[in-house]
Amino acid sequence: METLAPDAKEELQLNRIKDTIQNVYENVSFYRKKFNENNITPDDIQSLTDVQKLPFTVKKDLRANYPFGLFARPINQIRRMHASSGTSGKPTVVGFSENDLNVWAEIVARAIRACGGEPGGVLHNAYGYGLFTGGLGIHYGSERLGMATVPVSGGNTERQITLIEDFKPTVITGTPTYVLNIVDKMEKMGKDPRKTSLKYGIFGAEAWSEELRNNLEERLDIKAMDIYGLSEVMGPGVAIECKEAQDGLHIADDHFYVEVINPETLKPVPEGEEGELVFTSLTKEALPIIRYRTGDVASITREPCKCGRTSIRMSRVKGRIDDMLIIRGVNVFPSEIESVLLSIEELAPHYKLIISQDGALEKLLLKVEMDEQMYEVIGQNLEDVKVKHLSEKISRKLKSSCLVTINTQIEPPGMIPRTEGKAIRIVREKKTSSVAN
Ligand code: DLL
Repeated sequence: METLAPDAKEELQLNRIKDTIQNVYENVSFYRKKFNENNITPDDIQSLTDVQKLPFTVKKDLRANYPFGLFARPINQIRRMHASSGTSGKPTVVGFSENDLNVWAEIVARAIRACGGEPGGVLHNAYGYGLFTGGLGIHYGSERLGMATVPVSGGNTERQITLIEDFKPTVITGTPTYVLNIVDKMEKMGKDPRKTSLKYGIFGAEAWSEELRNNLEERLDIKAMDIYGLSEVMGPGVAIECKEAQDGLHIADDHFYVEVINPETLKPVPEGEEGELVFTSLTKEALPIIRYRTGDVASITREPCKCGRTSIRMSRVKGRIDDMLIIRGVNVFPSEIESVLLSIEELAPHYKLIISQDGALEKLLLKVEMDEQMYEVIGQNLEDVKVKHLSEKISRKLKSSCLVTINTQIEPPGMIPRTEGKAIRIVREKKTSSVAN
C-alpha cells in the first residue's frame, strides 16, 4: 500500500470515499441534513474533484453534536472513545469501532517502521495515556509492529531515565518538548544522553522547528522524525516522516484524503503552497469525517520520496491558524520564533509568548530562558551587560528572520514552566498590569 502507483491509489481513494459518503448519508443525520441543504446526494461524487462539492466540517460541529451525534455506529459497536480536554469549550468526543482500532494500529505500526522501529525492539512511549490519543494510539501500533512497548506515559522524569537505562529501548516517542525535558534532566543528573540505547525518536502532537529537531538529534545522538495526527481524524499516524529522507511527512493517503485550502476563500491552493489542511477519512466506520478543517497550516507535494513510498507528503506543520501572531501587519507563527531562538547559543530552548490586551491594542511579550552556561558566565546577574547584548542579538535576529520586533524578557534557567505533554507556547492574559511594555 505504501508503494502503490499513484493512479491505483486514486482509484482506491475514490472507491473508499464513495463508501464513506454512503455511510454518513445513511447513518449521520447531521451530514444528511447538510448534504440536503447543499443539494448533494452520494451519487454526485463520481471523481476525487467532486469532493470539493461537499460541505466542510469544523470543530464546532463536533461540539454542537456532543457527545455522540456524529457517530455513524450505535454505542454497542463502539470499542473506544477519546476526547479533547475541553479547556476551550465543550470537549470533542471521538469513537472507534473494532475495525477502526485495527486500522489505526496498522497505520501506526507502519509509521513506527518508517521511523526505524523493528519487530523485536523496545519502544519507550512517553506520550500521555488516557483520553488523549497519543499514548494508546502509539501503544497499539507499537505492539502491532511487534515491539516490546513500555507504556510509561508523561511525567516522573527521573523514573523515565531509569527505565531508558534499564530496558534499553531503541525508539522513544513523546512530544518534542517533553523529550527535551528528559534530556535536560539527564544532563542535570550528570548523565550523558548520547550514551543511551536510543536510536530513533518519533515526536509530534505539537508544532516544532527544524532547529529543535537538530537540538534533540545532537543531544540524544538519534534520528528524530515528525509524526502528525489529530483526534478528529484518528490520532497519531495521519502522517509520518521516514528516516531515509526526513523531508516531509507521508500522509496515510490510503485512509485519508487530503486537501489544502485558503482559509479565507476556502478554495484549494496550488500544490506546494501553504494553506489549511483538510482531511476526509476513507475507511473510518464509527466516526467518518468529511472535509474536516484542521486549522493546521502546511503544504503538500506529490514529488517522489527517496524512500520509495508513493504517498503524498505534507510539510512540517507551521502552526495552527489560531496561533498565528499578527505583529504590525506581519504574520508570524511561534515555530518561526522558535527557529530564531534555537539558533542563539546562549539561550535554552524554552520560551513562551504572552499576549495581553491593552485597550484595543494587543501586546506581545516573549519570555525566553538563558542557557545554564551563560547564566554561570554572568555570575547569575541578569543586570550584566552581556544580558543586554544578548537581548539586542535576539531582537536583531528576530527582525532579520521574521521581520518583526518583539519585546523580549530573558529569564534565568528553569523559569518557563515545563509540561509533560504539549507545551503551552502562547498565553493570553486578561490583565495588562503584569506585562512589561
Ligand atoms: O495531538 C495526536 C497526536 C498524538 C499526534 C501524538 C502526534 C503524536 P490532538 O490532541 O487532537 O491529537 O491534537 C491535534 O495537534 O491539529 C495540530 O495542531 C497539533 N499537532 C499534532 N501533531 C503535530 C505535528 C494529537 N507533528 C493537533 N506538528 C493538530 C505540528 C501537530 N502540530
